[in-house]
Amino acid sequence: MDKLKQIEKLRDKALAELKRVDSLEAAAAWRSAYLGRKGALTQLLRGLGRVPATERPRLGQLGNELKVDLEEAYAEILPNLKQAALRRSLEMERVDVTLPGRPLGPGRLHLSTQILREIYAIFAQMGFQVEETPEVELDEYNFTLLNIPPYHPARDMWSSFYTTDNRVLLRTHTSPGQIRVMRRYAPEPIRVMLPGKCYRYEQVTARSEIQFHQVEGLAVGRQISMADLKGVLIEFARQMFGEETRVRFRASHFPFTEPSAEMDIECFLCGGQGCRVCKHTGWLEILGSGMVHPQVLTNGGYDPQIFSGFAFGMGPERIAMLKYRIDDIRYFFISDLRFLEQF
Ligand code: FA5
Repeated sequence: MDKLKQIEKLRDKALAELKRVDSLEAAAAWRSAYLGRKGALTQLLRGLGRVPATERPRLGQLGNELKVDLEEAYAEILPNLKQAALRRSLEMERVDVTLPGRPLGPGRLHLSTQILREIYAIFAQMGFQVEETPEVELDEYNFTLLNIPPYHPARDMWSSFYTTDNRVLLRTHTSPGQIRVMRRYAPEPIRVMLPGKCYRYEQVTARSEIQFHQVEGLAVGRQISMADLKGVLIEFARQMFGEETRVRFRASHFPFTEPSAEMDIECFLCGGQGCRVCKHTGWLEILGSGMVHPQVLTNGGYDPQIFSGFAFGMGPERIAMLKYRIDDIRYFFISDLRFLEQF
C-alpha cells in the first residue's frame, strides 16, 4: 500500500477508535498507541526515509498534519473525560452526612467526686453548706492556730510537704479551714463543710495515700453540745451506710478539740465478730471529731464564753472503701478505667 493511503487509513482508524474512548486510562492508551514513541504514526513517519526523495516532502507534510489533527482531537475529548472521572470519584467517595455519628463515651464522675457529693447531700439536709479553703496553706493555720505550736509534740502526728519557704506547706488536713471560715463569718453562727485534698509525707499503703481528700465539718453557735455532734454523725452514718449501721464513739485526742472522739462503724465484713480488715476489733474508724477547743474559737474570732462548736474530719476515700468494699486506696489515684468504670 502506498504511504498516502497508509496515512489516510491511519487517520480513519485512529479517529474511529478515539470515538470509543470513554475513560482517562483508555485515552492515555490511545495516545501512546498512535502518538507515543513507538506509536503507529511515529513508526509511519520514520518509514518515510525509504520513499523516493520527490515524494518525501509532501508525505512528510501530510504526516505532520495528521499528527497535529490527532493531538487536537485528543485534546478536545480530554476535558469531558476529566469531568466524568471527577464525577465518578465523587460518587464513589460520597460521604453520607445523614449517617449517625460514632457515639462518644460519656465521661463519668470520679469515685472520689461521687462520694464527696453524697457526703455534701447528707450534710446539706442538716443545714451544712460547702465552703472552699486553701490547699496550699500557711503553717500558722495548719498548726499554730489549731493549738499545735512549733514545739508541740502533736506536730509529729503529721509529716508534711513544705515548700521552700518553710512557713508554707500543702495542708495535712482540712482543719486549718476552720480558722479561715470562723474569721470569715464571726460572730455569726456557722454550719459548714470544708472539702478538699490533703497531703501527708508518709508511707503509701493499702489504707494510706500521700494525697487524699478530707471533708471537715464545723458548727459554731450559742447552744451547741456534744449531743449535737453525736446526733449529726449518727445520722450521717445511717444515711451513708444504711439504717441498721451501728456506730460507736471512742475517746481520742486532737489538740484543737476538747473533748475529742473518733467514730467507728461496725465492720461490714465480719459484722462485728472481728476479722483481718478490722484488725479483730469488730470496728472500723471513719472520722475524728470533738468540741472545738476554746482557744481555737478565740483564734477564729468567737468568744468561748458565749459560743461553742463541734468539728469533725473524715476521709471520703476511706468511706468509699468501706461502702464499696475496696481493699486498696491506691486504686483511687492510678486512673485505671477498669476500676473507675465500675462506679
Ligand atoms: C485529722 O486529720 C483531723 N484534722 C480530724 C479532725 C477534724 C478531728 C476536726 C477533730 C476535729 P486524722 O489524721 O485521723 O485526723 O484524719 C482524719 C481522716 O482522714 C481519717 O479518719 C482518714 O479517713 C483520713 N486520712 C488520714 N490520713 C489518710 C491517708 N494517708 N490516706 C487516706 N486517708 C487518710
